[in-house]
Amino acid sequence: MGSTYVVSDVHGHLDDLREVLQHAGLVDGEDRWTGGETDLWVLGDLVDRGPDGIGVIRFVRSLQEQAPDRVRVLLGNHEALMLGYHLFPDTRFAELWLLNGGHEMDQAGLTADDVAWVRRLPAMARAGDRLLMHSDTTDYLAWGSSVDEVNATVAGLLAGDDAQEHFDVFAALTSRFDFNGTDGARVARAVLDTLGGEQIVHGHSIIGSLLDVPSAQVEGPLTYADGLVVAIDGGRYDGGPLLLVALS
Ligand SMILES: [Mn+2]
Repeated sequence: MGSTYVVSDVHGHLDDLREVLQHAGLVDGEDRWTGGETDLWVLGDLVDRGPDGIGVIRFVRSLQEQAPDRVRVLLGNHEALMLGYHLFPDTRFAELWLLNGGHEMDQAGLTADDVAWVRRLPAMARAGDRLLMHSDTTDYLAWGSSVDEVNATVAGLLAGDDAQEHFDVFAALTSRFDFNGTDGARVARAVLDTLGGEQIVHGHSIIGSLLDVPSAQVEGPLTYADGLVVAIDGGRYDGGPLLLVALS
């Protein structure tokens, strides 16, 4: 039985992703998977803001091809945005894509197979007793009352060609901070009671914003909401670290 690592919000920082995975012994210097039985979950937002989003997609998909049962990826709001702009370039997706750090190079490199891959990305997953999701939001519950049901609903919406339905998926995934504040532990408990798991692990809301400190001061994941929630996005795009976090 191997261990489980999570990383999130790479936002185009391919060199950083290579570095943290190499440091953990999960890949070698030739981008070959050396993680054996280790599980790696990438919690979305591979693209936008940073230098090489399409390179991150290529790299992660290559690792998935080498270790399909070990390397898994969740859908982030930026994948939904990239997909929305790709499919519906003449809608409000275009302006939002640019505003949120979209790069023409990423779109240009997107193959038909990549588009099909993004449309099938799960929105959430269970890893042992952890509930993995990109966004720190209860909006997932609108899509179902189990992980499988949520994923089936989102996949069904993204498989379709209704721009509004795609937009609704994107918009829901932009929500945040639902587990922060005085009511956070109760909200997190309700999500876990419905969807299963003992602890939520999420990216999306950078740790610096949850702690109200500059991202450069962030050194590791943040456990909060009475220990029910772990935030792992160190805020790489904001000058923080790309965190690769081992789940014990
Ligand atoms: Mn996000």
